[in-house]
Amino acid sequence: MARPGTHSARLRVWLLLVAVGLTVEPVCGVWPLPQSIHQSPDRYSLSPQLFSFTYGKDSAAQTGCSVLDAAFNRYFSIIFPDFTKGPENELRYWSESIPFVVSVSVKSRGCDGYPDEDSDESYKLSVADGQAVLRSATVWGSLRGLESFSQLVYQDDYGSYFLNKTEIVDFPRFAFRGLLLDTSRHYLPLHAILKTLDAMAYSKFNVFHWHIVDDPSFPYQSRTFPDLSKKGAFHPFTHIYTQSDVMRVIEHARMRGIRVVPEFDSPGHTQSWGKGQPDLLTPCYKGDVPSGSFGPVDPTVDTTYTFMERLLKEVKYVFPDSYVHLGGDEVSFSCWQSNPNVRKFMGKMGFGKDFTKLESFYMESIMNMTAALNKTSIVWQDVFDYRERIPQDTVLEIWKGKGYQAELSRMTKAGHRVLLSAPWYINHISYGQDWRISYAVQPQNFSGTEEQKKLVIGGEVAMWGEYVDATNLSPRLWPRACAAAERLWSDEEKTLNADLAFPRLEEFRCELLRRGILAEPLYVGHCKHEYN
Ligand code: CP6
Repeated sequence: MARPGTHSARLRVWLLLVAVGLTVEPVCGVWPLPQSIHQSPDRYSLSPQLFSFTYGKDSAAQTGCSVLDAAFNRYFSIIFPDFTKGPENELRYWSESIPFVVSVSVKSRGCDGYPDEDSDESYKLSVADGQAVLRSATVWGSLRGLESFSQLVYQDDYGSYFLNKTEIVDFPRFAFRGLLLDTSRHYLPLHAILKTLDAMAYSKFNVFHWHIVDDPSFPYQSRTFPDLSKKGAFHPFTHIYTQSDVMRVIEHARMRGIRVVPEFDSPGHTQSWGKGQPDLLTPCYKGDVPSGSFGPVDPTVDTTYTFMERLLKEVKYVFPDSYVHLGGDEVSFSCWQSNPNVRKFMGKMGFGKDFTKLESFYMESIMNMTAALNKTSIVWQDVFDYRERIPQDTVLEIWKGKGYQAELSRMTKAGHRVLLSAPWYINHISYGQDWRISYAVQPQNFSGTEEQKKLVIGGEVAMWGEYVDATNLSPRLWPRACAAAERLWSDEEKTLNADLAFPRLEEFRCELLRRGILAEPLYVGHCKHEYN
């Protein structure tokens, strides 16, 4: 039942299981590991001519459900790539095989909406008696189930398709399983983003955190402030995301049950904003005269707040997700300190010489703006570190590696929901199998009550873009990001041992290659379908 090319890996995991005296189940190749999976050696043969996805009779969604109609087509091509590629392949399949139907049923329709923080992604999949039945509460659960189903199908050495009798009951451990792409340090062409969304769905990530602008460039083409990208992008026409590009990303993500959370990081990391929005940034001073350079957003003038309010209002209408990331990280205080007007404002506000109070003042006003727009803010941990009193429903994201467990304790003690990204900065590379380090992360291993642990809503893999563009994005991401994907989806107890996960990850990496995702090797070996 092994996919060709992974025999030795499967054999190794069998031996390991036998050695530790566990009950031996056929090895399942689903990544991330389902909460519960039982397989038997009984298998069914599949042939593309006689294979179909259908809606169950009792399903609330039926033909015409955009999300599932499209998913049925996608997964057919994924399962039978050679059949999809051309009619000359059709002859390869015998007509002696029997029909196989995957019946998909959802409780509630909701095919035209967007996934959100409360989306139920659970599903039950039963492959028995020569058919498959997939049940879920929502279409988002069906998508996760279809993905698992597609990973159960394998080919023998002659190219025939098979699937074993299987029972899966599955749901995510964490609701927020994100991946950050940075499109400011390098512009990522649309196809690279869309392809990343495809691969995210394969490993059940469900949030695309789009760090869309930063110091080096402002590629987001704003309707309200077109000068921001006209003057702040690397190139005003070729290196921008138009409104239609953004809509395509959001729709591609929706079809895969992925939320798109944009980040408009301020008051730091805004050098590119200043080019198209004069008077937004603080002029730095050298002695008594402006030096000609600029610092963070100027928090002392009203025009800053009217600008931010209009920008955030646009963001609310362009990005349907209820979350927006407001940044708030790494603000350098030296420019503020050099500016006599800022110093005067500090005095007037009673901030003394404490510039963290000034940053807090600014962040508080834009968090309030966001709340007034009925959106939930995510901010980087710096905002919490400077001030413990921030709106209770603000989500805090940890990015500093040092002492992140203690930070988890403090933030959840203050009652905030938290996202963990610090241990998953996979833009950092090193020699060897660094996925094991990501895999070993336990987001709820910190001192705190059960209530506190529940406030960890998930985590994010971050691919910061200083050294990454479309040439190396995919192999740097995959399969390394998959380690965090499993940590965020699967049961903790069942995924403690990286040596047990290794052969399954190797197999999944080969599957990524087969699906056209450039994924780097984990170690010595080969795949049946390699890059060429
Ligand atoms: N850009 C922005 C970055 C980083 C942050 N914010 C960053 C800092 C340190 C490391 C990785 C990334 N490049 N806007 C911090 C959240 Cl190690």
